[in-house]
Amino acid sequence: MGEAAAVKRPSGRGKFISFEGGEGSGKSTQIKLLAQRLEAAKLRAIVTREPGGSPGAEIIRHLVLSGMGKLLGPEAETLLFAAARDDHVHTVIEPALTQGTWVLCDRFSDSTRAYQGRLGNVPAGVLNAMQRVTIGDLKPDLTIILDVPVEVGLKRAAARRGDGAPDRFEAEDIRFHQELREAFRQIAAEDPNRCVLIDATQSKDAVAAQVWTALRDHLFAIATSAGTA
Ligand code: Z5A
Repeated sequence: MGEAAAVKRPSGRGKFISFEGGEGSGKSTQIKLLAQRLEAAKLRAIVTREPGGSPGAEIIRHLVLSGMGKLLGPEAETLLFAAARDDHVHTVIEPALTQGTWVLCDRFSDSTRAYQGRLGNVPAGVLNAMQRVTIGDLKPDLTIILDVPVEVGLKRAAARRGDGAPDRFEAEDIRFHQELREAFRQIAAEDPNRCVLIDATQSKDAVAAQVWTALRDHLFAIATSAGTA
């Protein structure tokens, strides 16, 4: 049976899948591979990212990754991420989900918990208040957390960057990235119904196969035939 025939068409609202992890963990790579697989299965999906994903949010992305937000301090920088998310959710994510389109998002609110919460020490009460305003009850149906040792991720990111300068977060020290990895592992452990932690040191194809298995196991609308996972 072909893959397209093996996937049941979703009815109603689209599924929301976020990808999280440290630098160079392979999120963008895996999102592209998953988008291709969903397209082959005749499922309508969009690929988007945070910060960014909408014209307004992309302007804020530029500001934040330039390091401007850091100058304002952790709470104000968190407000910038929140403003970007508000625009992205209301102009891109919600309309797509409502139309039955699946949304594959490179980072979402777990990144705020990890970077601004755990690393930036922004209190949970502040994060919760911003979350209520920006996303309300919206949360991913599935979150894939790609886990790699920090040295591996930073090496991959540096190789991809070439001669370019590291951005605001890439420039942080090794302890920052180690704690970040722990933060994502903790998020995965605390919410096993939504999150799947995948060893992303494997080959791209091996990771992609595990992402597909996670979809099959967590999103009831998908039933793959034996051998496709
Ligand atoms: N941020 C925040 O602080 N708060 C928030 O609320 C949000 C975000 C939403 C956005 O950066 C920054 O914003 C982010 C957190 C912060 N920190 N940083 N930096 P970004 O979007 O520019 O970058 P990123 O999200 O960290 O992604 P990345 O560095 O681009 O990496 P990636 O997408 O995870 O990896 P990749 O591009 O798919 O792969 C990297 C390289 O490795 C590439 O050459 C691949 O070919 C290679 N690769 C990928 N997979 C493999 C495997 N399996 N084996 C070997 N090589 C591989």
